[in-house]
Amino acid sequence: MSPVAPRPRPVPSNELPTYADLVPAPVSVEPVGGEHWTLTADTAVHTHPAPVAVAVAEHLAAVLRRATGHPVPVVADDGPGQIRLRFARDGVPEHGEGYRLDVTADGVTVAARTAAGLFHGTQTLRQLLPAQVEGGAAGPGPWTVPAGRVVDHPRFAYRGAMLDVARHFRPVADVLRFIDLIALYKINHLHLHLTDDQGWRIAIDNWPLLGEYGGAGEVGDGPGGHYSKADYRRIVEYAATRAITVVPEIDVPGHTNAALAAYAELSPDRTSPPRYTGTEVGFSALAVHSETTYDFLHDVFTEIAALTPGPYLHIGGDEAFKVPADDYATFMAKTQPLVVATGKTVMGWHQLAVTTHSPGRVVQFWGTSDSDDTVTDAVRRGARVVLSPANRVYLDMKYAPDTPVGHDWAGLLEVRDAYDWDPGSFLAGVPESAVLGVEAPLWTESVTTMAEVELMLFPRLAAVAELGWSPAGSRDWTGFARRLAAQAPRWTAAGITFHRSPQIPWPAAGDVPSAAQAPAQPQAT
Ligand code: TNX
Repeated sequence: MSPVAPRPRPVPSNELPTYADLVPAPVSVEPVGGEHWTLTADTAVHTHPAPVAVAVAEHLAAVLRRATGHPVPVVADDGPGQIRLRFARDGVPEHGEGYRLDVTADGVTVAARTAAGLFHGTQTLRQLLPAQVEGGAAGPGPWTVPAGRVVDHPRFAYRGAMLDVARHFRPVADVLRFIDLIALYKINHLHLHLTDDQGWRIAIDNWPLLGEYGGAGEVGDGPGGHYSKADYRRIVEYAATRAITVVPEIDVPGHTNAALAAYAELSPDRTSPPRYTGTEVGFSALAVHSETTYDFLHDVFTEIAALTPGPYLHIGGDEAFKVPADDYATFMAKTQPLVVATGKTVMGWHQLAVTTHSPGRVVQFWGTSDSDDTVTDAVRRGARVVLSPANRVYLDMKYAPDTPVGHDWAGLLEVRDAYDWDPGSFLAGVPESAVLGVEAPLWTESVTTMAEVELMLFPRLAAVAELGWSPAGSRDWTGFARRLAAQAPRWTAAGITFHRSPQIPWPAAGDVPSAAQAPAQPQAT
C-alpha cells in the first residue's frame, strides 16, 4: 500500500537518546541545553505519598534498579530529591493523562494531576536514559539524561491493544509481559478477547464447565487453558499500575463454540458440538430464542463486571453468520441492557452498529473501507467509535509475503501502512469528536509463541500508539521512521523480537549502544 520510497539511510547506532527520539512524539519539547543529570548510587525516587503515586515510583525504581544495580529507594515524602514524582497543576496539562517532565543538572521532576500522568511521564524518562536501561542485568552506566522539558498529553482518550487469548491461550506471565510492552508506548487499554470458538478463557462460578471444559483446547493440538478469577484480578491489577484499563470481551452470539461444547442448553438444537481446534469463523451461535441464554449472559456479565474496574464490557457481536438479521437485532436489544445493568458501558465490533443504542456505547470499526453507513448512523444516535481498520492496524496481517506467521486477507501491512493515516478523519461522517481512539488487535489463529506475538507487535504497535497519542499536526512519516529506528536498541536490550522492516533506517543489526559510552550532547529539535 505504501508508496515506493528510497531505502532510508541507517542512523548511527552510538548516539544516546535525545528529546527528538521520543515515541510517541510529545506535544512539546524544549531541550534546555543545560547540564545533563546522571543517576548515581545515591539516587532515590521521592514521591507524593498517595499509594497510587508510590506505585508508579516503585515501578520506575524497579526498572532503574534492574538496569543500574543501584539501590534506588522510594521515599514517600514529597520533598526535594534527584527524582521527584509530584501532583501539581501549575504548568501541567489539564488532561488527566498529561504530564510535565523537567530535567536539570539537579535531577528529574515528573509533575501530573493523576497517577496515569505520572506513569506516562516516567515512560518518557525511560526513553531519555541509555537503551541499556531496558536490559535485564545491571550495566555500568553512566546513566545520563539530557537536560530539557516535556509538556505532553494524549490526543485520544482510548489507545488500545488487543490480545486474542482464545485462539491460542497465553499464560498470565505472557499477558503481564504484553502489558509491560504496550505501556512503554503509553497504550492505556488492554482488550482481552477472552472467548471464541476455540476456547473459553475465564472462570465463571455459575457455569464452571465454561473454563474447565470449554477452555481445555485451542487451535491445533495445544492444551489451551483458562484464567482463574485470581489470575484475571492479577492481570487487572498489574495493568492498573501501568495506567492500563482492561477491556474484557465475551464474544456473542457467534464465536461461541467453546461455550456450546460446555453447555448443550446454550445451543439452538440443545446438543453440544465437539470442541473446535480449527480456524474457520462464523459457524457457531447461541440459542437466541431461549431464556437460558439470557440467564447465562446475565451471570457471565455480572461476574466479569465484578472483576473489572474499567468502564467497558465488550460483547463482540462480529461474524454471527448463523443468526438472521432480525434475530441478531432481538438478541442485541436484550443483551445490551444486561451489560448496562452491571454498570458497564457496551463495547462491540461494528456489526453491533445497526442494533438498538445503549448509553455511551462504543463501536469498534474493523472494516477496510473509509466509510460505513451503519457506523455513521450509530454515531448519530450517540455511539463513539474506536478505530481498528483491518487494512491499517490488524496486527495479525503479515508485513510481507515471507512473514512467518499471520494472514493477508486485509492486505500486507508494513509499518508505514500502520502509521500513515489519520484516525480523526478516517471514516467519512465520523467527526474526530466521535472518535474515542484507536486499537491494534492481535488475533492469534497462527500466532503460537510470545516471540511471534512480539514480532507482530513491533514495530507496528508503536505506530498505532503514536497515532493515538501525538497531535495530528505532528504526523510525519520520515521523522517517525527515524525515531522508530532509535527505539531498536531498547527492544534489543529488552529481548523483544521485532520485524526489521526495510522501511526503517535501523542501526546496524544487533548493535546496541553501550551505556559505558560517553553521552552525546542533547540535540535541539
Ligand atoms: C476477523 S475482526 C475476526 C476474527 C478473526 C480475524 C482474523 C473480527 C471482529 N473478527 O474472528 O480472528 O478476522 O484476522
